[in-house]
Amino acid sequence: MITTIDLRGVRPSRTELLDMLPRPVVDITAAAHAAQTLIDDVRADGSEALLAQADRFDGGRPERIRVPQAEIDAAVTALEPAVRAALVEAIDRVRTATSAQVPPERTTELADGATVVQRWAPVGRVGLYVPGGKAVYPSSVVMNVVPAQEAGVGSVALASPPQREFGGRVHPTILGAAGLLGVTEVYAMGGAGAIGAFAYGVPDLALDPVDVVTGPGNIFVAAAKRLVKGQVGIDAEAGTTEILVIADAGADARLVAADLVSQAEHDEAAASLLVTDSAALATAVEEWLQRYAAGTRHGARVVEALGGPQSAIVLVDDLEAAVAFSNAYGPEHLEVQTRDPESLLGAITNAGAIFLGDHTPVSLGDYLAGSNHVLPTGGQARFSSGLGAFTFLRPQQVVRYDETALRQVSAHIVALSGSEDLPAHGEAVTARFGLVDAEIRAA
Ligand code: HSO
Ligand code: ZN
Repeated sequence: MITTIDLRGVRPSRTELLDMLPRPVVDITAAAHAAQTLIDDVRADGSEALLAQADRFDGGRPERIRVPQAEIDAAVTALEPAVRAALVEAIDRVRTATSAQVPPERTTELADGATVVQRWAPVGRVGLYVPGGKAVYPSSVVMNVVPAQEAGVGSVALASPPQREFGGRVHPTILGAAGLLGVTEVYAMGGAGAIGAFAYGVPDLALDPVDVVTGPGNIFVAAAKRLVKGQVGIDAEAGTTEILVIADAGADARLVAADLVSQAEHDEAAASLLVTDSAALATAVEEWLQRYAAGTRHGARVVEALGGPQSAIVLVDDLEAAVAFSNAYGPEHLEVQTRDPESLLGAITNAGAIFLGDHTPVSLGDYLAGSNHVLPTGGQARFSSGLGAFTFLRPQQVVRYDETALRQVSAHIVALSGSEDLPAHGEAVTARFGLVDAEIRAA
């Protein structure tokens, strides 16, 4: 069911490694045109356009786009107790781990009376998009809202498409999670139009424009985010889920298989990879995959994901080669199920999140580890990170020099401004110590 790639005895280059595993290619440009029209309609017609789009693409016109507080409160009350308790614990853990992501303010003294302060300023207002299609993930509400709150963002708005089975309302579990987090501004709107609404505001809804839009969504949402980038900040595009497990002969094949199946459950295009130096483990994992896939609830989806060209069992000579493969791939989730996982950590470079040991499955991270589950996919871990408080923070430098400190460097400033033929720059400094050349010339 799953392809085996045998790299024993070969040392492929990084490019060769990348060629071996095709990733799903999503052509977003095709959706851009439609997304632009939907955004333009919302800018022109406000809530009327959002209602029409709800009718056309989502679960019908909501009675009200802005969800009343009473509905959010009722959704919190209606949460199933076990789900509510789990969400409360998840919120608590993610909050604790995320608070460690806010860097302290640091002051550097360059000379007597010369300081540069590095501070981290939260953006003022964010719009978080929560999809409502085949995936309804209250856990993703937690993963988006908590970092914004821990960053100190003062204003958090949330959008989710109206659902037909709930009479054109936002999914109650989404509302319940939002309510538990203290989010009070929720809109029943979806797709590219919702992204446009966040970016430009909707005056007739008293929806103010936001500074940053985050959250996953379908191809139209992804296209819309690209289109409004620059007007607002956006997070990385979260593509289909990937798990790469590095395992040695001592790993439990049943558990490795369970983890591979767990992420394949998300999507037919999900990527599940095992990289191992043990042929015996590879065979055993394959057997377990057959057994698990047949019995699991989303069996057809799992079988398609595991059988797709994006999934594989990769045989390598040693764990060093396993890490080299993983670094080239840059998985969203990397599990290290080896006897001494910490010893590999130094060599691991590209991964969205790293899960060490036999008792740290990705699904722990999806819900309750305290880490964030919005992570870079498609190899973007080479240059980007998952969602965190820093997504909503801007480093800002605050500079203060006193008179003596400025005088100390004034000749250097005059020299550099002269070299750039920008003498007024130098004069802005020398003006503090007497007449500037321009004044002398004018007198
Ligand atoms: N594994 C997904 C997140 C998720 N899993 C939500 C379950 N619910 C992407 O990291
Ligand atoms: Zn998951």
